Amino acid sequence: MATPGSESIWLWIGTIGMTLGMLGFIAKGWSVTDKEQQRFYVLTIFIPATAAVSYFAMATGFGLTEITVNGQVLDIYWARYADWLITTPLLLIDLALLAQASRNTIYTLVGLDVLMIVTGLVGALAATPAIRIVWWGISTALLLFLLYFLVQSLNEAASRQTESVRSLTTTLRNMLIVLWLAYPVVWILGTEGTIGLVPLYVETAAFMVLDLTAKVGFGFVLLRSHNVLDEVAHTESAPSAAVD
Ligand code: RET
Repeated sequence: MATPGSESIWLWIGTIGMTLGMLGFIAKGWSVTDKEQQRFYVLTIFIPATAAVSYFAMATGFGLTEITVNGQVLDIYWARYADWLITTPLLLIDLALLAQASRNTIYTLVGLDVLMIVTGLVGALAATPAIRIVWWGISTALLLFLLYFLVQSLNEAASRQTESVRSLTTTLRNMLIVLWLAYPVVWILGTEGTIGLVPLYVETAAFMVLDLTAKVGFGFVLLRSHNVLDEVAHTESAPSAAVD
């Protein structure tokens, strides 16, 4: 366990932001009685809740370790990967349920996503620069394949959706693509990439802004459209299991 440096300010802001996001979603979902709508709330509340715990762990130094690469000591916040391992599948499930995608689509997305995060973690902990870059390449290839598969399968599911569901799905899908593509860039330019172009202080701020937008921003856009969530609930003549 190491002690966080000046970047801890961003981790505290992340902790507060995620906690407020979680409380906001709980308050918004409090009076929702429709079972189908509730599942979006359950999924979406656990996303900032998990991140709040991870940010708190990082801010207090629990989620931080030091890795020596070529004699250079890198501060690696491994708790991010624990957060992402849980929350990125939840984000994908949220979107796939909205799009009324098949179960096989959901399993494939989650499988690719878990591999992407785990290979990223191995890269972050590896002790040789070249090996770190190879893991980054593998993780990034998985991300690109995941995004390609996401676009394909959401297009395929579009025929089952009403106009407003399709439009919200497209908005969230585009948000997801743009935000998720920024993660490997921050990683390779930051501490993890060992090039040291972007210092830890800036990297931590960048990940915090990305995490807040990809979790709280995404959840807010999803949950604000109650009428749309209602349409998902009531046009499910073909429940996802039946369209596999
Ligand atoms: C890593 C390692 C380097 C290569 C790639 C990565 C991708 C990370 C992503 C994270 C998304 C996180 C989200 C968090 C919550 O809001 C692991 C940085 C491709 C896509 C959306």
